[in-house]
Amino acid sequence: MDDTGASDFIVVANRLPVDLVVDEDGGKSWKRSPGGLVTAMEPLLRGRDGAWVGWPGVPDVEVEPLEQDGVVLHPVRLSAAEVAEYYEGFSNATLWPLYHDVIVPPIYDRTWWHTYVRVNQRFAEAAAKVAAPGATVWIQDYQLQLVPGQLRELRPDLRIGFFLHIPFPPTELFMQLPWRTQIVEGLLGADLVGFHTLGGARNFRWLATHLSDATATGRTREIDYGGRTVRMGAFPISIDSGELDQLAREPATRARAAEIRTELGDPKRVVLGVDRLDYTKGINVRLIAFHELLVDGRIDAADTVMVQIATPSRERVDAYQKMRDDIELTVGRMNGEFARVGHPAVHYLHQSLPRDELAAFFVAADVMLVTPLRDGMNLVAKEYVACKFDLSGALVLSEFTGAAIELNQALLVNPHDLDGVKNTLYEALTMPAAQGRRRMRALRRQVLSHDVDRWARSFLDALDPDAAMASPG
Ligand code: GDG
Repeated sequence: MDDTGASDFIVVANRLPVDLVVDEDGGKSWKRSPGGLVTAMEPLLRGRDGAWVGWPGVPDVEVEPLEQDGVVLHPVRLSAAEVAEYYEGFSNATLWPLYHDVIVPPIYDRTWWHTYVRVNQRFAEAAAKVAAPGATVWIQDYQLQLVPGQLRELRPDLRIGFFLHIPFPPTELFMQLPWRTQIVEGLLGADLVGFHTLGGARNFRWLATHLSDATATGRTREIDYGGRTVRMGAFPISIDSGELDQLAREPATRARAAEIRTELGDPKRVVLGVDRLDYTKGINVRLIAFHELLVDGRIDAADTVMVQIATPSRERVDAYQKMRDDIELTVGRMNGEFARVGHPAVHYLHQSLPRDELAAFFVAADVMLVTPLRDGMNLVAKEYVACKFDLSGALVLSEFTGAAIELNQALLVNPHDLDGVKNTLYEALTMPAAQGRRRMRALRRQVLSHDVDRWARSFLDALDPDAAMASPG
């Protein structure tokens, strides 16, 4: 921070890294919401007099900036109507399905759009207020795609980066969006626009040159727009793999993993799924594949069990309520047919588990099923690999995840091909140990050498090569 209280490095995200908790008497406290992004950003923020601009997670509350671990947090106020229209509406019922290959139909609502513009403007103003001259601002994700342009209008002196955590859709799908030009122009306010994959960067480049005044330069990863050069590229995100590897190796985690297997009835094989309960994740696909293998008699519920942990998510959005009903109906049917008293065929938890408990599940699982219909990256796949320090376990991974590009030693599946998913799951359950270890060794080499810290640094180095050389560590 300089003497005016302004910061040199600012992260702008929909949410702050802490959640506001308001008790019954109106008393306020903060609860840390640890996530990969926070873990990756914290050292960078501390090393650079950092600030974080975001919503504290509770509507209609005015809170003063606060300092935590050397980082200044600037809460952005949202009303309950704005949360409904900007967040649940435009972000999660328009952009989310559109960017995930229209798995459910996106809703194009003009009121939601106007609120999205207004709320993005508020985030841009908050960032403009706290940024020191020439500061670096890193804007995160689909909720804030207009902020780069709005912020540049207010503060042309800043260095602005944007990273999209979800897929950037094929051009034909993006063209459905009534506000496609505004979104592309918003992103073009950045100096660097980052995606998980090169495909995303290519889609964006094509759209920018067709929908705005941007023109191609001779180079494939940049365009000229408004007298500036805008660059784009692939920056596949990752996890704190070293820390998770350590957690998995801890005696307490291993003991808990063994206990989980006992609690499951000591089956020969444990198959695991872990996801936010979201229609993009293909949860029903894997349940149906498991069910059909039971029906076909290729596996036996007496020695092979499935555990699906489905963390509650976006419960106020209609499509999520319907999907939850569908999944719970499938689970009920499977257990109705194949469970014995005290021994379900599928253990289904609609709960959020503590992180160390989740790590124990990863350690305990013989096969991890990650079958999204579309996913920007998918960190769960990388977390499973990081926990398999003894080289056991098999990862079945959808081709339609960003992770499939790096984790090409997983058993890759097309989640639309039910027979393919069934056969691959069966292959994973019966794979010779030596082949499994060979694959897991290759997967671990990739995940342990490409952690989230490397991701953040590679983006920031590309955004600001001079600061990269001067930065500590
Ligand atoms: C978006 C993109 C991209 C899940 N259940 C519990 C729990 N989790 C944790 C996982 C993992 C995280 O939540 C989920 O991350 P994913 O990457 O799998 O998926 P999204 O939430 O959709 O994330 C995605 C990501 O952004 C980053 O750019 O990879 O493509 O969609 O870390 O472990 N954590 C705990 N209890 C649970 O019950 N503690």
